[in-house]
Amino acid sequence: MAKSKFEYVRDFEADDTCLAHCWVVVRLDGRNFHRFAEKHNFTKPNDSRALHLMTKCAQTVMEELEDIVIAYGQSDEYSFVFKRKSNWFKRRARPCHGVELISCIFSFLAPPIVPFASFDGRVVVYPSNQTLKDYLSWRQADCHINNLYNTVFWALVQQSGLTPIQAQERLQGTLTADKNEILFSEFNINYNNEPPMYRKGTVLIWQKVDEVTTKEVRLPAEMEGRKMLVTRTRTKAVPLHCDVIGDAFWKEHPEILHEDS
Ligand code: DGT
Ligand code: MG
Ligand code: MG
Ligand code: MG
Ligand code: MG
Repeated sequence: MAKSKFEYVRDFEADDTCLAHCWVVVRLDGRNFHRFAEKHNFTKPNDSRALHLMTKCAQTVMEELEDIVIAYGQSDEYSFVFKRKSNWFKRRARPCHGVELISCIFSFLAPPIVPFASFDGRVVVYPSNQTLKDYLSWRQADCHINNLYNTVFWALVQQSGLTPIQAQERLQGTLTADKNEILFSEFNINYNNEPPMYRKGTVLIWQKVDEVTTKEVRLPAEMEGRKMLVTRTRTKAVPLHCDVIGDAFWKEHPEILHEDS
C-alpha cells in the first residue's frame, strides 16, 4: 500500500525497546494514595485489609502473566520483575500496554474494598543480577524506614495525644536507635515483634503448593460414593515477608536469578 507523505512522523516515536536479556521491572504506585487512604478510613499506619488486597491483585497479575519471576510490594506500590528473556509486548516500554494491563487488573479487583484506586506505572531496566537485587533492597529499605517512622509517629499521635506537628518535631533528627527506644520505653513496643508484613513488605515467588480437595469416588459395585482426599501439587505465587537484602534469600531460592529465567 502506498505510504502518505506524512508517514515520516513515525520516526518521532522513539525506540523504547527494553535492552535484551536485562531484567525489566514494572512498578505501580497508588496515585495520591495519601488522600485515598484518608477518604476510605484506612487504619494508620498500616491497613492489613488494603495490604492483603494489593497482594491478592499482584498474585492475579503473576498468574495471568507467567513471565514474572518475583514481585515485591509495600505501602501503595508493587514491583513486578520480568524474566530476562521475556518477550512480553516485544519488550516495549513506552506504550505501557503492559503497565496499563497490570493497572487494570488492580483496578478491577480492588473495588469491593477500595473503589477507584488508580495507579501510575513505570518501567525500569536492570542490566545485572546485582543491580536487580539492589533495586529490591532499595524498596525494602524504603519500607523499613517509612514503617519505623510511621509506627512511632502514630503511637505519639494516637497514644500520647501529640498533634501531628508535635510528633513530627519530636522525631526530627532521630536515628533508628532513637525511634526503637521511644517505642520500647514509652509504648512497650519491641519493633522487631511488629508484623513482618509491615516491617518487610511482601515478596511473591513461585512455589509448589500441595492443594488438598475432597472428591467423591464411586466404585462400580457401590451404590453410594465415598469421599476421598485428593492432593494436587500446583505452582503458585506465594507471599513471603522475608528479608531480601541479605544473601540468605537468594541462596535459598537460586532459581529466581537463574541464567535461563
Ligand atoms: P503519589 O504516589 O506521589 O501520587 O502520592 P501518594 O500520596 O500516593 O504518596 P506515596 O506513594 O509516596 O506514599 C504512599 C501513601 O499512602 C502514604 O502517604 C501512606 C499511604 N498509605 C499506604 N498504605 C497505607 C495504609 O495501609 N494505611 C494508611 N492509613 N495509609 C497508607
Ligand atoms: Mg509515589
Ligand atoms: Mg503513591
Ligand atoms: Mg510520592
Ligand atoms: Mg508509594
